[in-house]
Amino acid sequence: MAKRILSGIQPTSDSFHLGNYLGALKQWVELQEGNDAFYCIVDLHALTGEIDPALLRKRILASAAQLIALGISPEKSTLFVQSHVSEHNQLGWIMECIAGFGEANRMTQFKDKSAKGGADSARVGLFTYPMLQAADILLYQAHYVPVGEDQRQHIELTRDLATRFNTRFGDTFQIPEGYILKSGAKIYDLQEPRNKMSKSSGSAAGVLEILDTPEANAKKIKSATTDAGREVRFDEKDKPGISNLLTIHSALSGKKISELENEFAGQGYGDFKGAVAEVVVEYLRPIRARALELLEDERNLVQILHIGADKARTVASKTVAESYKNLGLVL
Ligand code: ATP
Ligand code: LTN
Repeated sequence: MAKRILSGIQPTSDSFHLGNYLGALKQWVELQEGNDAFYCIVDLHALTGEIDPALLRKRILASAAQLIALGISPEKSTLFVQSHVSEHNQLGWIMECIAGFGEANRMTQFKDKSAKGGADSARVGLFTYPMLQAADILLYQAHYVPVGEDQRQHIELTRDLATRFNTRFGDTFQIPEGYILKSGAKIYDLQEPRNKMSKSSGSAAGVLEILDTPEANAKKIKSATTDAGREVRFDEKDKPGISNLLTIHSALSGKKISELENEFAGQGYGDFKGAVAEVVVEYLRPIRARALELLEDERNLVQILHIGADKARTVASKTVAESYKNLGLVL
C-alpha cells in the first residue's frame, strides 16, 4: 500500500535557496512517486517570528509557486497552506493539552531561537510550536516525515505524544517515523564555505536563490571563495569552497565528483567556476521562469491551493472527529 508522507516548510524567505532544494525539496519531489504525499506551507508557524503582513502574504504565494515550479505536482500530491485547514489549530490545542511543560521546555530549537532575541521577548507561540507541528503530522496519519536532522527532536516529541494519546484514549494516530534526509547534499555558503547556506544567517553574496536572476547567480558563483591552490579536488577540510562547488555541480549535473575532478584536471579555478555557473543557471532558469509565470496569475495559484486544502481537510477532519470522540467530547 502507498505510504502516507507529510512534510512542511515555512514561508519565511522571499525565495528558497539551493540548499533548501538539494537538501530537502528535491527529495519531496522524488517521494511523490509511489507514495501518497501531503506537502504543507506552514504559514501559522511563520507567525512565531516577526510578522510583516504584506511580506508574509507575498512569501506564502512565492513558496507555493516555487514548490510547483520545482516539481511538486498538485495532481500527484496534496499541496496546501496550513491556515486553510483549521483542523491544524484544533488538533494543535489537543496536543498542547497532552504535552508536559517539561518536555516542551527541552526542545532545543526553542532554546536556540529564544536565546537569540532574549528569552523574555520570545512569543508563547514559539514555545508551543512543536505541538502544532505534531498536529500537522498526526492529522494526516503520516507514516514518514521527510525533514532535516535539526527536526529529529520534534519528530520524537510527535511520536511520544501520539503514543501517549493512543495508550490513554484508544488507537487514534499512526505513529510516524522521521525520514531524515541524509542522502540530500549539504550545501555551504559560497562566501563562507564552512557555514551552511542559510536564508537567515548567510551572506547575501553566498546564497543562491531560486528566484534570483541567472546573471546574479552566475556572478555569485564566479566570486565564490576558494583557496590559494589550483587543483580542482574534493577535500572538505582544506578546500571547502571548491568541494562545495563540486557538490553543487554533481547534484545538478548528475556527474560523479570523481568524474568532475578528472574533467577539470589541469584547468584553473576560473574555468571550473564558469562551468558550475552554467550548470546552476541552466538548471534554475526554467524553474524560475515557471515560478514567475505562476505568480503572475495569483487567482489561479490560490485556486490550486484551495483544491489542495479541500483534499487535506477531508483527511484532517476525520482525524479530529476521531480524537474528539475518544477524548469524550460530545460530537
Ligand atoms: P534558517 O537558517 O533561517 O533556519 P534555512 O535557510 O536553513 O533557514 P529552513 O527553512 O530551516 O532553511 O530549511 C528548510 C529545509 O531545507 C530543511 O529541511 C533543511 O534541512 C534544508 N536546508 C536548509 N539549508 C540547507 C543547506 N545549506 N544544505 C542542505 N539542506 C538545507
Ligand atoms: N518545524 C519545521 C517545519 C514544519 C514541519 C511540519 C516539518 C512545521 N510543521 C510538519 C515537517 C512536518 C522546520 O522548521 N523546518
